[in-house]
Amino acid sequence: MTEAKSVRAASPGVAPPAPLAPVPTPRQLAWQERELIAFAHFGVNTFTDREWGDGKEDPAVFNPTALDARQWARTCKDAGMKMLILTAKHHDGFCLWPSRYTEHSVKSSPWRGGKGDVVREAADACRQAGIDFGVYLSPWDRHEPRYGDSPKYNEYYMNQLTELLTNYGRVCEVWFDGAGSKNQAYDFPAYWALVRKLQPDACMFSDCGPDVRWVGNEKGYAADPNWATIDTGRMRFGQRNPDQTHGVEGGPDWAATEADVSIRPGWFYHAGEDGKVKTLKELLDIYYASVGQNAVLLLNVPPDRRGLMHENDAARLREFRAAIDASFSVDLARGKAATASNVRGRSPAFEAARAVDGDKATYWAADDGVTAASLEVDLGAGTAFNRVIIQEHIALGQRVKAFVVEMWDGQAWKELGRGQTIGYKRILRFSTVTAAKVRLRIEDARACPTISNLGLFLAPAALEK
Ligand code: FUL
Repeated sequence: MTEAKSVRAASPGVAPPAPLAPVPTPRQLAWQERELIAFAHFGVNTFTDREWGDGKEDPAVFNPTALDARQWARTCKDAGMKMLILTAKHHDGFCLWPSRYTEHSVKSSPWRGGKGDVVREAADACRQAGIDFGVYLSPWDRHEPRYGDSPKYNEYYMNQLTELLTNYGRVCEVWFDGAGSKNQAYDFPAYWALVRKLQPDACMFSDCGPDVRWVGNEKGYAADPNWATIDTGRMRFGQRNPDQTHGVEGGPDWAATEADVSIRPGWFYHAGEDGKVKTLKELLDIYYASVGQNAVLLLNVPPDRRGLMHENDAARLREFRAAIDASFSVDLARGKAATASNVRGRSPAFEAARAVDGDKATYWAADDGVTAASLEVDLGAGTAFNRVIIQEHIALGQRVKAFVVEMWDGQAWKELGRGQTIGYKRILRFSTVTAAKVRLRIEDARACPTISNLGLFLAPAALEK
């Protein structure tokens, strides 16, 4: 029996808060907990030095000299990324796997004598490295003659989806890019049903869900508030949707944000950008603005013409990982004395200590109807810190609408930071302070708060801001 279960069993009669619908599905929860995932844009554009191919590329240009997908998977795994999503087909229509439904693929290229399959190598490498695998299959296809003949193209697209979702093992995300698409009525209900049937663990991404949504920019920045809930009925694929960035408080559908950005200026590899890999500071700013604001960060690391992730990118990823580890390996609040202004049914199962016990399954909860409450941690002695992590127990729905983090300066409570939403994870960063008591004050919530984690950290001085 886990500790969480035994604590609950010891408190008969105090029920957990009712879920505040909508709540995430298990697949959405698993997706959110990955936090950091990798994108690999690779294809004919890598060899033509373009960002968008026009579909007229000669497959012969695709000829990586030393492709090693194990190097991609290792590079991503070492950076703490939990999945890699490969552009199996970008807008140019060139397929990185030998599709039966077109000749415009690796089988018409000189690479591996026309017998190669990048999707296979990438999927196998991810499995070996112990990370998940996802596919990007561009709906917009500038090569395929059936594009624009809606029923015929839908059939073509679904045949390709079927190949990708049946021949390569478990697929954990399918990425539907909204760019460019015109003159073609996509049959999304049919696409989605097919993905659900073939890969029940896969989360589907698009501008507007159904499982996860675009953050509304390609900078990797989420915003505050960031509700994981939207109203899919009022969003359109391939268009700017006003709700994308902030979500909708009380919206009927759960679809948290995925923040996509490239480690370089372009999505595809260009030798001319070898010196333009984002700096550590830029990557950390992105991390705090995405993972730190209730989004999953999808960071693109494009393989080069050799078929390898470039040394400069790999080196920067190592620095990035080391910086995150150095900042977050020691939680100074863990196991410290915690009290709350209200504890659900006065039950030990929901007491303040549940937010500092390091167990993501347990949480501090208030009584029904209590939408303003505070949680105080007594560190026992003056302690230096410069980061706060707060997490809601989102399995029961996203609740907090306004919060403040404060420290006791010996005389009064002093504000360290504030925000609107928390969600799965919220990180606040500020210059180093020293205090013996810290308090999270929830000013407003949609229902009684459920806080699974309140953590305090001291990032090294060099990374402070
Ligand atoms: C966009 C595409 O047009 C870009 O080429 C890239 O794939 C990016 C992730 O999505 O919509």
